[in-house]
Amino acid sequence: MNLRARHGRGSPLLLLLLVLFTSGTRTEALEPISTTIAVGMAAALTGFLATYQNIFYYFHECCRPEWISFNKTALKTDLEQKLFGQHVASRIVLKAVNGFMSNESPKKPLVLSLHGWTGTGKNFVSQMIAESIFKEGMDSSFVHVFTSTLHFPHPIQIDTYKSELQQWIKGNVSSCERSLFIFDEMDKMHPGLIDCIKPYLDYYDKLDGVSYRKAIFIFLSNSGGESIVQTALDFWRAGRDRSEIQLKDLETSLSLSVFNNKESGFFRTSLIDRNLVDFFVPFLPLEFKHVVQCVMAEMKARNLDLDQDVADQVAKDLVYFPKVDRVFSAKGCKTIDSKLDYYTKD
Ligand SMILES: Nc1ncnc2c1ncn2[C@@H]1O[C@H](COP(=O)(O)OP(=O)(O)OP(=O)(O)O)[C@@H](O)[C@H]1O
Ligand SMILES: *[C@@H]1O[C@H](CO)[C@@H](O)[C@H](O)[C@H]1NC(C)=O
Ligand SMILES: CC(=O)N[C@H]1CO[C@H](CO)[C@@H](O)[C@@H]1O
Ligand SMILES: [Mg+2]
Repeated sequence: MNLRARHGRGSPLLLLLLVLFTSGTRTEALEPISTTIAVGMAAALTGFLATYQNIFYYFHECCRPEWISFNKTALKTDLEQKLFGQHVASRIVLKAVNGFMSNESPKKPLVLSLHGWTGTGKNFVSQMIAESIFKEGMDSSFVHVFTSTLHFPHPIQIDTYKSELQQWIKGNVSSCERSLFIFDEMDKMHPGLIDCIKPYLDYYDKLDGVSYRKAIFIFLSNSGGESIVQTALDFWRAGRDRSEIQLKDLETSLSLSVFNNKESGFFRTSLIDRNLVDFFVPFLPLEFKHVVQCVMAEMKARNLDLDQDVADQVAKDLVYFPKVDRVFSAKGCKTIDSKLDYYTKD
């Protein structure tokens, strides 16, 4: 049921204004007592209009704290309880978003770049961030997702895309400075397009009268994924615990591999050069035990009885790499949905 969609605007409001207007024009002809009554009525109406407006705000999403306010507890518990095997990413994301959202006057928008192997939780985490800030989560009209292959598929139309994208971002931020932009498949995005959003990420007070300092930009990509896997594998081979992996173990290899990768349009640009990205967030490849956790979470979400054996079976059926050691799930926690169907239907 959608309350907001059914909520009619305007008409009662217009009627009230009309009444107010006509009573106002007649005032001079009336006696003092009537005038007092008219003034009283006007006051009552103003009060009513304020209430009406509040009711409207209550049902209709708008750029106000009722609809947009950061809930740190929500993000923290989501990251702790729903995200598996990503201790590095989890820590950075909480710190970054909390720091930014508690700053009344940030100097630049928050720019996060999420990197890692497929199916490790990048979209999942951006969804958590959206839900912790916007009451409507990903459905909010202030959350904008751009997928390179979907929105900007043809390199030939790059110039159209450029001006379109710039207009969108400008229009969206003008109507709400707390806008969230998620760019998916950033590694497949045309470098020219990335260049055209660069100004919005920078330290400007205002551009054409619009301030972008309270917006959030999240870039998702697989670039750097291989080097993250390599680091995780080195730890595993050295018999060290996964939880010992720290950001500094991944940082250099990450930015180098991303920067040097000629394939990825993303970083041939000067996003890194100019330090426009505030945080690089590495996502580790997932192991068997994390996949089992994902399956159990999916069972819970579907209200199925939790069955460890089935979860193990589903996880065992996935492909792991490298071929010899079979340490990491090739598709992370993706495709578990359909696999679970197969095991739970007789
Ligand atoms: N680390 C994780 N913890 C819990 N669930 C996860 C994790 N990673 C992935 N999942 C589950 O798998 C689904 C797919 O993951 P997601 O879309 O976030 O992957 P991704 O990192 O964006 O991959 P890709 O690079 O292919 O886009 C999620 O909706 C979530 O249910
Ligand atoms: C923040 O999130 C927590 C956990 O989801 C919830 O219990 C709490 O009510 C929320 N706080 C506000 C102010 O919405
Ligand atoms: C006013 C404005 O430009 N709005 C745009 C915001 O972004 C979406 C895409 O998510 C566009 O479709 C809107 O036109
Ligand atoms: Mg994704």
